[in-house]
Amino acid sequence: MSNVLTQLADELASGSVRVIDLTQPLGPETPVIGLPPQFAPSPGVTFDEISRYDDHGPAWYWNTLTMGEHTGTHFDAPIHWITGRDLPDNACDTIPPSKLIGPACVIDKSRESEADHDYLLTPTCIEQWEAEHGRIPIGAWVLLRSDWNKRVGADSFINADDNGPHSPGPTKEAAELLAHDRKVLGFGTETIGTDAGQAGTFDPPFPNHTIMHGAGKFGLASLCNLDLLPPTGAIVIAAPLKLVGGSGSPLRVLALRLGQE
Ligand code: 23J
Ligand code: MN
Repeated sequence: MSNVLTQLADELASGSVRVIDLTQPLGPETPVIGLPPQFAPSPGVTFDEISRYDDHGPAWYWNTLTMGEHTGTHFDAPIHWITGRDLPDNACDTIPPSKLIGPACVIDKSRESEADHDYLLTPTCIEQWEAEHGRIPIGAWVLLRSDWNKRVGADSFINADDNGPHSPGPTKEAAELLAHDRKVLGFGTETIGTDAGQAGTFDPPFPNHTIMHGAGKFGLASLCNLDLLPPTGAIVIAAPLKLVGGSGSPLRVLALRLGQE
């Protein structure tokens, strides 16, 4: 019998559907977000060896892993932000699994982000993208391509000066359009967080976190390979660890796309 899933299996096997890895490597070199010094910092990745085919475990190798929930390529759950703290099903373990997969809309602002490191995605930009590619469907991941993942080294990725970090992100109005009007699953970026580098100075501070999570929407940060996705037509699989009460989680983000286009 042929159906959409048998056809998917065939096309995955033949390579006519490709799997694109949207995930950065996760290790001690993974940069972590820098917040103003009055706030508690989030620890980066530490591997502590439990055993390595030695006296601690003669036939096995394994590590203890320590890190903040929001490290590297990671998922933001609504409970992460105060605006989402009382919503139903707002944590990593209670989000329904049907929300962990959805179509991708990729908005390419790589040139704009290179020309202006504080580039902000506005409702006008989103509507221009829709005029070309069609309306963002309900339940989509909207992914902002900035090519930020192509920056070499943590300093260039975080891109801080005396005024703090500089990287692109959405305006408050863009987040409102996506969350309330387009009813997206969430918003994803290639930068260290889903808000712009300077968003701590915005009104409200961190408007994307404030609005998206207040509306029960998700975030994906430190994605890569968005340049390998078409503007529409790819499917994103983004399933965080089922951390009990977890506010977010590192994860492997995969996209399915047609190969020949
Ligand atoms: C805490 C405070 C501000 C921000 C963040 C976390 C993140 O970006 C995050 O990883 O969720 S902007
Ligand atoms: Mn986060």
